[in-house]
Amino acid sequence: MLECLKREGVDTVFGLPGGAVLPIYDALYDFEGLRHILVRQEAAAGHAAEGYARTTGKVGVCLVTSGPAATNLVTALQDAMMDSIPIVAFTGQVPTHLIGNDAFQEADNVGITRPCTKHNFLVKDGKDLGPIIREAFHIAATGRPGPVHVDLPKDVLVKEAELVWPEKVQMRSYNPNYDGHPGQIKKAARLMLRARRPVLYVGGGVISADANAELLELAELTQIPVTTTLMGLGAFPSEHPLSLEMLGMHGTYYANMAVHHADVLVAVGARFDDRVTGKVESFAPNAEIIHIDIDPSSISKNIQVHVPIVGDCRRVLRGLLDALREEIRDEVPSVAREARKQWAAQIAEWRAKFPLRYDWDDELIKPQYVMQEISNLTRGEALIVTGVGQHQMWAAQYYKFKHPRAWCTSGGLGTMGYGLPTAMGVAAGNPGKLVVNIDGDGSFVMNSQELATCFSHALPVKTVIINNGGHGMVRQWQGIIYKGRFCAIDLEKSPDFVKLAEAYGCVGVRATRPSEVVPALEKAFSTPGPVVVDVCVDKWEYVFPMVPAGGANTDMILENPSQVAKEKAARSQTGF
Ligand SMILES: Cc1ncc(C[n+]2csc(CCOP(=O)(O)OP(=O)(O)O)c2C)c(N)n1
Repeated sequence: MLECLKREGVDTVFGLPGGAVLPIYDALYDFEGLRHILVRQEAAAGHAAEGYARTTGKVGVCLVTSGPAATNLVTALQDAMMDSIPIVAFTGQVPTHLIGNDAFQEADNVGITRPCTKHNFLVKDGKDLGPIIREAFHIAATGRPGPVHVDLPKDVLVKEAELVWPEKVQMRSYNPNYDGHPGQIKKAARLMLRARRPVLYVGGGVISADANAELLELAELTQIPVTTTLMGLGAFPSEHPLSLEMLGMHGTYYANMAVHHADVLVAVGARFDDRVTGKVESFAPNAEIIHIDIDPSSISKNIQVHVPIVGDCRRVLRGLLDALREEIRDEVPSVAREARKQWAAQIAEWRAKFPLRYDWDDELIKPQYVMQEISNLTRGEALIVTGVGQHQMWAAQYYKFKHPRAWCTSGGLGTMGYGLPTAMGVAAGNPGKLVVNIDGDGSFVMNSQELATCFSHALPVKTVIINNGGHGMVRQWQGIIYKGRFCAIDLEKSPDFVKLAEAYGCVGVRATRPSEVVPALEKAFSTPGPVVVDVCVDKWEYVFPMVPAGGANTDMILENPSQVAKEKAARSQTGF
């Protein structure tokens, strides 16, 4: 099995041993050429494999034992499934003759992981191991990427078997379509050139397909503004004049307004998820929609599209560029040219009217300020990972992304506890690069045990905890939607994060005033090894703009200081 991994080009495995997989760990004892990183909880092995995969472009690998270890891994599998991250997860299984016997540490692994993987395998014979591993890596990395699970019964691992290693993978039932239909591409090119109010709406698929250079060329050639999803951040430089930054629930005013008023919307590697569309009936109501995606099941799943193009984003964009150049030679209609000038002016007006903004405070640290300083100090060159909550949205809004594969966040599943273990995988796959985990105090404690892994494997993750003493995003929803009936959000009894870091052998730093933020971050970024920065922020800060769940994107709440002030007063009266 280890030889198979090596042949697949694997250099790092994230795992945690147990009875059923001990034959593998016994082989690992003196096997050369594979680095094993011992995590402290199996979900962390899965998330670390995700971080490794997302930032290196290779398949991430994790290995855990049977029963509870496999069930611990399930969250990470579903996370990778929803965000299309290629990982191969190996689990141990009880010996084949005991399967179905309620044997010790038995769980129906393939049954449990079937809906949360792209594909899964139960290996019943040692001679199948090579072909299955070959197929597993092929399926994970090709088409729409995703997690593949391989279940390994102990007797199969113990019995001698000959290594079978097929040179090529051929699967009759699995043949993703890479080249978009030329007729559809031509149709899309014509539509884009004749559009008066076009917008490019870009998702994580552009990053998975390494199509960012083609996207930049396309945007600049056509002068079409670009908005990205949470997963698409980094596919287009945030500071490019054509960038509208993120759209959706916490997207910018100008991105949401542009999409709402678009007459042609070009979706590239994005899946029209509910956090982007809001109320589907009101999403881009006047637009003809072009949808480029490798996954045919994403086409017209949530929103009816007019020009579907199934294919690899990079290849389709190249085809589209050729088609556009040919069309441009035949001259763009002048009426569109005039309308496009007005469109650019309208977008500039929206941009000026409601830029992303927050109120400065001399005493309390504003979380948005921390994001701006992380962005400034790293010059947008760090690899950024987040937890889930307000801090995740502020990071998405205020970090100035320059590169693809430099942003890992749990977009689809919204998995609290994702930050630290994913950042660990990023650090393992990118030695020498600065890895910053921007976390929430609630998210961080869901996997803070992984500081031990960071310490023992010298993985220099810099965690910045945006400490607002609670589940901030829930506080925000209860404040805005549930009329201030705050319930089960307080985490003021969290441990002292500086001492916690030190207890794990890491360095801890704290900032409680705005003037301490930059020195604390500078110390963290220049200190070798893993560091935790506890940044105590204003807990009453909310993320704006906000589209309430199920609302139309034009119903954005832009900012409501009076409501926040009212809640502050109410809370101080009740002593909450
Ligand atoms: C595993 C998991 N449990 C619960 C939730 C629901 N949830 C979403 S955001 C949030 C609060 C997050 O708090 P924190 O990590 O401190 O981030 P903040 O919003 O304060 O920045 C909760 C409980 C979730 N997303 N994931």
